[in-house]
Amino acid sequence: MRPDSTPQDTARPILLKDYRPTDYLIGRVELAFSLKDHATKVVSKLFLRPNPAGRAGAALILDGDGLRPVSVKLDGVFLPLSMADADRLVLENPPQREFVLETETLLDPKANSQLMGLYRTGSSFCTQCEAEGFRRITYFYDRPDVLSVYTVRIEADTTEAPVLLSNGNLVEKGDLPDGRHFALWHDPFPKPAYLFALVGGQLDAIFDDFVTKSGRKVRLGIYTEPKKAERAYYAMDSLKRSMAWDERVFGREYDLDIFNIVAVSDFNMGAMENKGLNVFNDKYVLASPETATDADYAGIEAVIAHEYFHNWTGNRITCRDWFQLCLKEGLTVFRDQEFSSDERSRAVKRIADVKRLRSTQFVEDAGPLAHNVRPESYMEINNFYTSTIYEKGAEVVRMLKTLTGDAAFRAGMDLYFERFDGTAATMEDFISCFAEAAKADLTQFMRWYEQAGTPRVKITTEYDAGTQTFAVNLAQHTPSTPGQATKCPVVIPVRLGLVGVRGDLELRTKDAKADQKNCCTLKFETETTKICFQNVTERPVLSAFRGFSAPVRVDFDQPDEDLLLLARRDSDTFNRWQALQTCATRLLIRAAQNDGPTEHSELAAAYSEIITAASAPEADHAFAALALQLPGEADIGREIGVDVNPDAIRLAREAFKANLSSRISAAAERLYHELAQPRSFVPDAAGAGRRALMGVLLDLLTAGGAPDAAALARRQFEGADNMTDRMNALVALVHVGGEAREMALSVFYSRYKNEPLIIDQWFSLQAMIGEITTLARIEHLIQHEAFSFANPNRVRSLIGAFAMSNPTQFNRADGAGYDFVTGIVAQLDKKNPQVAARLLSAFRAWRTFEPQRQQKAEQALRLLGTAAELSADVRDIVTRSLA
Ligand code: B3K
Ligand code: ZN
Repeated sequence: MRPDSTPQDTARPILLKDYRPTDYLIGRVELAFSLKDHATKVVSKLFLRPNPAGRAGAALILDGDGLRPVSVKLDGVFLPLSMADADRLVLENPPQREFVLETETLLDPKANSQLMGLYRTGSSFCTQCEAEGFRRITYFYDRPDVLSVYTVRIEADTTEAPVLLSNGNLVEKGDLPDGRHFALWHDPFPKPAYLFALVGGQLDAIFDDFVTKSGRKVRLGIYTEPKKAERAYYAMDSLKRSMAWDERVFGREYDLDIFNIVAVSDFNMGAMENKGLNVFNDKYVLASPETATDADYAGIEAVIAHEYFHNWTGNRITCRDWFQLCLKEGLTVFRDQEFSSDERSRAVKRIADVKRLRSTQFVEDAGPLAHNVRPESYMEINNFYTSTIYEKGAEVVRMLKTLTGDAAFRAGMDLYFERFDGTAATMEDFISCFAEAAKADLTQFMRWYEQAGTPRVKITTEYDAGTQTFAVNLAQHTPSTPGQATKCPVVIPVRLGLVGVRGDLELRTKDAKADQKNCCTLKFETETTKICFQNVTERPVLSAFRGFSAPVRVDFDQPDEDLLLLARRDSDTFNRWQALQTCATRLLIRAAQNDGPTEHSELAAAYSEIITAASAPEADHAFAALALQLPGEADIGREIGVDVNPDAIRLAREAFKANLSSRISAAAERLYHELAQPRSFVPDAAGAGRRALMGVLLDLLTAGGAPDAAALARRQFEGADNMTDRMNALVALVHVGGEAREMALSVFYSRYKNEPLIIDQWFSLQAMIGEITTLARIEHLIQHEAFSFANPNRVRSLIGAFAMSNPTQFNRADGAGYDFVTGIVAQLDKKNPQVAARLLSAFRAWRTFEPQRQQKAEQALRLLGTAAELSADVRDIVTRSLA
């Protein structure tokens, strides 16, 4: 989106405050594609009229990006071609009435390595338009607030592209001379250009029907590359469950006669919500027990749901401009998180989501790339599809629900759908619906969208046994972030409970709303506050931020014994998990920084109890798996925050794990064998929980170095009847190292070499080995027959896993990891700037490391910055990272 319609002026930031509507509206679009590998012809007819909200008589300036114009006509009359160049089309003095602008452009999909616009992937042509890819297809107002009704005619060779798809409903299809055929699609719902999609190629498919709550039958299709369609059934099942859930929980019904999904193997991100024609990275569609892990199944379910939910939150109501991206993304992530919570275990899902928020968003928010949930300026919008917009955006919606209550939240959502359907809306529009429904003043709440940085909440408590009162003091402070030195207090919902030796205590307080008799929510909106509890008959332990009620960091010096009481007795599952994490993190920080002990007998006892409890018939294995997982190396580094030495962290963590392993190995092994009893594979939450727990136990056992642990891993590796068990065993064998590692990796490769999605995980495992030889291994793997820089999944699995998930080796003290990654970024940038820029964001925490590493990271970034011809995407990340 270029508010001032000067797309060639890329060196200037785009500002939220500069927004103004377009001078013309495009009510209707007719597109005709004639698909050819190197010469696809695109004829576009735009039905334009002056916008009453725009400037009368202004020139019409349309966006283009690398286009080859062939002809331009105004109301059927040819105009000089000089009015259009590669990057824009300018029509001075357009008619001040309805008029038709017809252009023809010529594209080379086969040469499109950016994977934006129209490109070739496998046996198909496919498109990706969000955010600004439509301008790589034809001249247009390529911004989300121009909504048009599209009719699309696609013509192609019948054998090369038997399947021809676009948005909306199929109107007509037929044969043409010379072995060609066509299809005509019409989408009655006005939409912005970023939701346009076209697919043409050789594809297999599975079909099903869904009957909506008002009785309309929708034809569902999932298309895959040839011979892969039988792996799409889980995706189809997820789709039908998503459709039913959105009707039940949000009252949202699907609106077209057809809903199609196409899975392709070359895709810059996870998936794309184009109206009625979602295009997916096949990683989020294809699954079979033999080829997909439980994490893959859960990922498919979540991404299918996410894209489907966009039909209402994103498509029917879209964004006025890209600054409002969280309007659709934060809200839709919240919706998919709720779906997965309802379909699986809510507590386990919450823990997984918070782990992810902390490991990505908290890190982003603490470094040079920190930005508001609603940014106010950008150089390159593709760099703002971040975890701040997505995950923090979802947390903000969740807080809105916590603060307004379930009923008012639903009423606010209903009002939003009713009032803004068919429009391009803003965050203010969204929030106003909740202010109205809840009769609440949400002015201060808007700060969550306007202030970057993770608020810190300091907690202290006082218990007075004489008066039986317990006081909790809270103080909030948000550290400054680039361009925002001072911050104001935000509205923080703090869910609290008190826990005694036998469990939750009943709460008596006048200072907060009690949700239940043992839990209350405090609305904390000033710099400091205090909440008092009366009639507290024993010294209580505070359970703060239950369910992670706000995306904040908590500074609370709770003694280990209190944490371990929470781990055992808190009714809040999230805080039971959190208490163990806090206790372990604290110990690991001390061990890494001051050579503190790497043993903790009370903590080990708590872990033992988790293992014992997991043998019970009704045990929650997924929770036990999470509880037994130690904080990761990066988690510990993030909590240290300054002068981080990843080698010291790794040493401390490995030592602690080995000690723990030797203490609990007998019980762990017993439980492992109980869980490993043969049973048939079902990719459901219970089965996934059991397999996850087996994986964690195996990992703990091998960490202790017991010789029979390696044998267990080998047995699981060879005997597994599903990919989760096999992959977990491979992970354990990779940790064991030496001959066991190399043998397992080689057997695995031979077995799955024709399965690119599995080979991705094989690449990742090797990229994440925390040993000094890893970089050389990766340099070698780049030459591997299965690796290709043209495929984003391969690049992410090898280089991305190294840069993002190998703290010791990416951050090598000699800087070799940094030099390697910036070298790859420079090379990849020439082909695919979006994927290159994403890789480079691995440097977002570079200032938290100790001085030598900082200096090496800075040197590598500066050298990259001197490269001529960097893309706007990579240039933007380099500049902001060094600012
Ligand atoms: N909306 C797309 C993401 C597009 C990214 C463009 N760089 C997928 C999603 O969030 O659902
Ligand atoms: Zn999305």
